[in-house]
Amino acid sequence: MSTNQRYTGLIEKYRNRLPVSETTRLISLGEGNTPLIQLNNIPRLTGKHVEIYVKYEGLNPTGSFKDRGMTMAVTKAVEAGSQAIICASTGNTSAAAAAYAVRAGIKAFVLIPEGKIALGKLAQTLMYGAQIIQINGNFDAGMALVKEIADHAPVTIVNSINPFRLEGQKTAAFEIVDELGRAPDYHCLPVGNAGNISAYWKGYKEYSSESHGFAPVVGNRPVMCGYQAAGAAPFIDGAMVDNPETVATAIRIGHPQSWDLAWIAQKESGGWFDKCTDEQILAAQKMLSEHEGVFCEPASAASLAGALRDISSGKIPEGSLIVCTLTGNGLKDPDIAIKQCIATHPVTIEATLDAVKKAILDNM
Ligand code: AN7
Repeated sequence: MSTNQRYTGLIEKYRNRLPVSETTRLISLGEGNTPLIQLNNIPRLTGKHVEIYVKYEGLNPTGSFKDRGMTMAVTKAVEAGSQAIICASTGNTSAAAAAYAVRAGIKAFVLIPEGKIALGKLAQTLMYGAQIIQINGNFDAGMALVKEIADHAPVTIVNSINPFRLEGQKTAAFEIVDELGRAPDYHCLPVGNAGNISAYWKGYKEYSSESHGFAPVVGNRPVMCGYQAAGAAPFIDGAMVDNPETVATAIRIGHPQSWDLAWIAQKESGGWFDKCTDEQILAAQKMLSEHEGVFCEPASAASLAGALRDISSGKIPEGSLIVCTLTGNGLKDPDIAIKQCIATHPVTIEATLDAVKKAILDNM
């Protein structure tokens, strides 16, 4: 690739590892190529010798990792002649589906749980002009309906049960290995529907397999650590959850569709699932913002919350290189962020020089 070539998205970048041909029309918004940020301050706070990086997926075009899967799923839907796509969503999938549908010139239908998706995600999906169908039910109910409706209407499902979604999402693992020159020792991520943990594992396995010719010597594959919200933790409970509840609405999911694939990732990698309380999730979200300048949405912070606990207990040993995926941008969910900071809410003063001076000196 010449040095002045524009970055035009992850399908183009990794096209020899993705199911596209020379003639496939790529539906892209320049997704992928997100920053892998090394944390400077939080590792010190743990008192342990660890290297932690965050893969900041909130910098994708619609603000979440879903864009990786959606560029691929919509590209393949269009290639197959589809005129409409459909998904159930806790918010991020709907925003991504809506945007990529516009890009492709096709129609998007999204089923969302009424009142249970973050404000930013609703705003995006409305602006992109998708047909929003709110249901009086949760994500799992919407997912069940989407699976049935595909037999009754000419729509392509773009939830992660569509295998092209995982194909696109596996590229995040490629980027991490390309950048570090190895795989991390531990890869921590939030788990909802469990598509992403499955996709990363697929990516790491493909990249490290001898057939691709460049297995890194150290850090061939990571241990996969999946963290769920305590009120929506079927992988830890060992059974589906019918009424999931969590402040992290993105992962308010009780019947994960990639159940089997995620268990395979756990077993093959020697990893584990664990759960974090809402308080731990929000504390990790705030910690990332105030100590590192990285703002992610609540669900994303489950990865760091879980990692910090497992570092503290020694389950993740000192000397480890850890990557946490921050799946979505903090701007997605302004309500929860502002509520969390109520104790430090802004001071209001008269618009005078003296009052500003006092406000500064009082708060130095
Ligand atoms: C920020 O948008 O399921 O385990 O419908 O938005 O692959 O489901 C979102 C999931 C983590 C969980 N973090 O990923 C949807 C949806 C964020 C998310 C997850 C989601 P999976």
